[in-house]
Amino acid sequence: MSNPRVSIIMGSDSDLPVMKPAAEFLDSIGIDYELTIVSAHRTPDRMIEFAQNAHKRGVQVIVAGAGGAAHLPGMVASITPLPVIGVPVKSSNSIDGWDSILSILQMPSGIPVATVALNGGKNAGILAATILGSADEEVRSKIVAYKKSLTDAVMAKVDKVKDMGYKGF
Ligand code: RP5
Repeated sequence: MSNPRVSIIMGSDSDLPVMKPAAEFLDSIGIDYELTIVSAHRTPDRMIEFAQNAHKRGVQVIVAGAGGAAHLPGMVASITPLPVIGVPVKSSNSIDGWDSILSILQMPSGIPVATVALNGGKNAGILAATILGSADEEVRSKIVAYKKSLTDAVMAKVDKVKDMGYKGF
């Protein structure tokens, strides 16, 4: 997309299945984004170039996913003036995902990374949109509609279980 407002980056193509739902959510509410691979340890120069320039290209929020020793979100956050949402990925080299969670969550004071759940790509997309919506009425109305759809879906099940009972549900 030519004018992405959200940049979704990940350390490896192997992170894509986890990060794809972030893109799908942004697609669903019509927010322009870009999605690419930026590896902190395999492409460090690319990471620095990306973090120094994303805001100059009009990007407003960065979603960064990584697994294992997941330094990408924190390193990008240390350079960019944009908010960074970190997605811990349970990757093939991960110890049950805890290494990724703690690497992204436990940022030292001064450089925050907004960390979502393990493999929480969709929530990262929702949070990115919600951040944009804080200053964009059109996006905010889509977040409101999305939340209403969640409520409606639960209420439909409330009615269904009431009508059918647990045996017929
Ligand atoms: C991290 O190492 C990536 O973010 C990925 O989650 C993990 C494994 O990468 P690959 O070996 O699959 O490329 O840097």
